[in-house]
Amino acid sequence: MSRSLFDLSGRTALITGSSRGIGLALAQGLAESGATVVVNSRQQAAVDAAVAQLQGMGLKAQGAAFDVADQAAVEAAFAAFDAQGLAIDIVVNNAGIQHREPLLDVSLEDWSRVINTNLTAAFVVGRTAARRMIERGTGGKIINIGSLTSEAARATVAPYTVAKGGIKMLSKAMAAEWAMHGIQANSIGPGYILTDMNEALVNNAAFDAWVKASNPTQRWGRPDELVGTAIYLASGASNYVNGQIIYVDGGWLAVL
Ligand code: GCO
Repeated sequence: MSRSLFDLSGRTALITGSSRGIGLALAQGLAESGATVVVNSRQQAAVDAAVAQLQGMGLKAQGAAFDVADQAAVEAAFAAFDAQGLAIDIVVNNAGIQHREPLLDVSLEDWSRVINTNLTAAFVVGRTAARRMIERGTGGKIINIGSLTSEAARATVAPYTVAKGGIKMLSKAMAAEWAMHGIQANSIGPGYILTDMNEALVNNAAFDAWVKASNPTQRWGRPDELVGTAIYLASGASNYVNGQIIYVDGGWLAVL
């Protein structure tokens, strides 16, 4: 009984930005729970490599290379899913970029690039998927990846902070409008996780020491430690959970 609550067999999940890092870990985790996963990134070669890796584990995976920040590309990707008879039941809006620079110096171009990829793309991809979920009458799950910066700012990452704060409210806005269609939209707020995006921070001795000292768990998190929460939010176990953000941060916010 409790096992079937979390079973994703027969479901198809699109995970954006999933050729590596958190996205790839979530794709693997959802596939291990039974879902067919669609791996996405901008680069075809990176998508192919991740798909091959997942298929090599005996998991059901296929690829779709497109830029989530390009609305026409998103529409074309979903049109191709339609043509294939592929119904996306679960969307994980994970694709994200970082730009670290003092706010006084951030160019409008860098600001927009980060907001477009980290926030606007989640709206566009989420809505494109939701239109189909509503038309099919099947409902669905949308998981938007936030951050500790959905809650607390940190100097030098203002565009990212604003986008991730927006992600938290985007899930609530989606819940407000789509809950009656059986769609649950929630956010996951990862703590400091060991990923390529954070490589410069991990390799900065002072930052590494600060992460460990400020977290009651006293260490960085691993991408696979986000999987359980993603499975929960993607499965029937969370069918009356909507518009929430779950922080998976080792307790960092608990002691802030
Ligand atoms: C940063 C990092 C972020 C953090 C994240 C924690 O520069 O602050 O790149 O990705 O890891 O905000 O949730």
